[in-house]
Amino acid sequence: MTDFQIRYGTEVAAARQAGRPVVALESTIISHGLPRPDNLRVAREIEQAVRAGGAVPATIGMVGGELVVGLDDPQIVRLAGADDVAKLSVRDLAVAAANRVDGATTVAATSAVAAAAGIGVFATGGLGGVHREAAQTFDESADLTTLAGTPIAVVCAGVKSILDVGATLERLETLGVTVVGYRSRRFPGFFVTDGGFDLDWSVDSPERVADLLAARAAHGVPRGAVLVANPVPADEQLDPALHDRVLTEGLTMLDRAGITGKAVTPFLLAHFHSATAGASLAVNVRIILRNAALAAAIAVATVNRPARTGG
Ligand code: PSU
Ligand code: MN
Repeated sequence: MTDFQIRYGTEVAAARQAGRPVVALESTIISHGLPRPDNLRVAREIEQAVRAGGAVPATIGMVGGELVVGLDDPQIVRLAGADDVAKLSVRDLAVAAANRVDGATTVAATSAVAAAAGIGVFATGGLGGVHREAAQTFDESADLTTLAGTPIAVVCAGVKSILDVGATLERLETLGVTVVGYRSRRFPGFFVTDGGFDLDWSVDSPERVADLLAARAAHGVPRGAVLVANPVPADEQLDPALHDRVLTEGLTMLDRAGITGKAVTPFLLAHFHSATAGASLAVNVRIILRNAALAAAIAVATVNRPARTGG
C-alpha cells in the first residue's frame, strides 16, 4: 500500500486509537462538485449524517501542502471558499504537497489515503468512470484503476450519469472491483434511480456488507475496492426525462466550449445544477447524505461484527 505523510484531525486520531468506527469523506465534491455557498453547508451536513449514524467523519483534503485526514471546520471553510483549490487525484498528491497548495481529493485520492490510514469505509456521491467518447478521448477517471488496488468499501450512487455507464461497469469487471447493489439488483444512475444495467449481487443490510468485507479478508482478496451502489429512491430522483434533456444539452455545450480532461466533470455538474434550477443539486445532496448515513452504519457494523457473531 502507498505510504502518505498524513496529519490526523484530533477526533479522527482519537477514534483510530480507540478502534471506533470512522467514515472517510472526499473534498472534491466540496470544492469542485457543488456550487457555493451550498457546498459548505452540505460539507457540514455530510459530517453530521456520519455522526448521527454513530461514526466519526474523516473528511480528507490538502491544506497548505499538508494531507489531512479529518479536516477541522476552519479547514473545510477554506477548501469550500478558496478560488485556487487544486483537484487532486493520486498522481497529484506529491506535486501538490511539494508546492504547498490547497487541494481537494477525488474519489481516487481519497480512497488511497483513507486505506493508507486504515479506514475501511468511504462515502461519496457518484464515482468517476469512463466518459462518453472515451474511445476517441481516452478519458477514463483514475478512480477506476485506483479502486482496483485499494482495499476500501465505497458507498456511492453508482457512477455519475454523465458517463458511459455500461463501459464503466465493464471496466470495473476487468479491474476486479466488486460491485454490489444495496437492496437492488440494478446499478443506480446517480441522479436517477436506475442506471440501466443489472448487477449480479445485492446486499440488504449494513451487517451483510460487514460480512462481505470480512469474507473478502478471510478469502485473501482484500486488494481491491467493494462498491456498495445505493440507489436514490424513485420518488426522490431527478425526473429521468429532465435528466436526459439536460445531459444532452450539457454534452453539446461541452463540445462547443472545447472543455476536456479534469474540467469535464465540474462543468457538467454545474450545468445540471443551473439548468434544472437547483433540482439536480437537491438530488445530489440527498444522494450524498444517504450514502454518508449508510457508510456510517456499515462502519459501525464492521466494528461490532466480532461481538455480534461471537468471533
Ligand atoms: N461525485 C459527485 N461530485 C463530484 C465527484 C463525484 O457527486 O464532484 C468528483 C469525485 O471526486 C470524482 C471526480 O472522483 O469527480 C471524478 O473526476 P474525473 O472524472 O475528472 O476523474
Ligand atoms: Mn478524466
